[in-house]
Amino acid sequence: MFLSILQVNSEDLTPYAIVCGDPFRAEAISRKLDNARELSFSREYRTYVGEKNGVPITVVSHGVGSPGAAVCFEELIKGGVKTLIRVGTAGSYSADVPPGSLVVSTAAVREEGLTRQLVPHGFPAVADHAVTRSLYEAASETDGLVKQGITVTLDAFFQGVEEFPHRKYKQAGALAVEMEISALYVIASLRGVRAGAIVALDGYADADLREVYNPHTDVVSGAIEREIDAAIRAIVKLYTEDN
Ligand code: R1X
Repeated sequence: MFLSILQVNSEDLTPYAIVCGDPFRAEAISRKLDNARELSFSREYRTYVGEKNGVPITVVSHGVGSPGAAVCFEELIKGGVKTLIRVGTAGSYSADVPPGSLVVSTAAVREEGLTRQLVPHGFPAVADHAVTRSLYEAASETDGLVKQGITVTLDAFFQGVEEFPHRKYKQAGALAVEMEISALYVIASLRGVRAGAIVALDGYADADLREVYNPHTDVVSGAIEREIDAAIRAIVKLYTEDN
């Protein structure tokens, strides 16, 4: 089957996939795999396949924001992908998880418009347990702080006249905010596949803690390296458990 938006043949995809926002990060992930090759680069969607320890892995960028990312997730699943791990970045809600920390998202608040068009209001956006466990174990083997907990998915990156809902979600126990995880978890539930996500914190979303947003620091780059390594190792562990 030809997947017309990703511009790849489903026969070239693998059951395990890593997804990330940035096409250049997809390339960076592919460089950590053996025998990696680029299948396509169409719009924000850049697709690679490679392997690690003999485990075939697909890597695809999904761009910024839930609607565009959803197109990527849906086509990957149509193409036979059964396990999806998002590696991304997010803003922290708490000084207890400073920039450079990693958060494994156990569930996501659906503060976006996309999933309202897919499932009823009360439907949860929840990660797969086995994927989450594998990701957390792999991330805990790296240096640096790793937490697991609830993340928030928003549509807006820059604030308008409406208040961002950060304070209430922080008070309710959420750890960080980003823009795609709830779409991934809802679509995975709808289509009967499993998904998980890990994010590197690249600044503070909380207004009291926020400084000038600069995600291009060594601390953040180091955290992104760690989450990529963790996601690859998590897939190898899951593959070993599954086969
Ligand atoms: O998920 C968020 C979005 O893709 C995190 O980083 C991007 C915005 O800079």
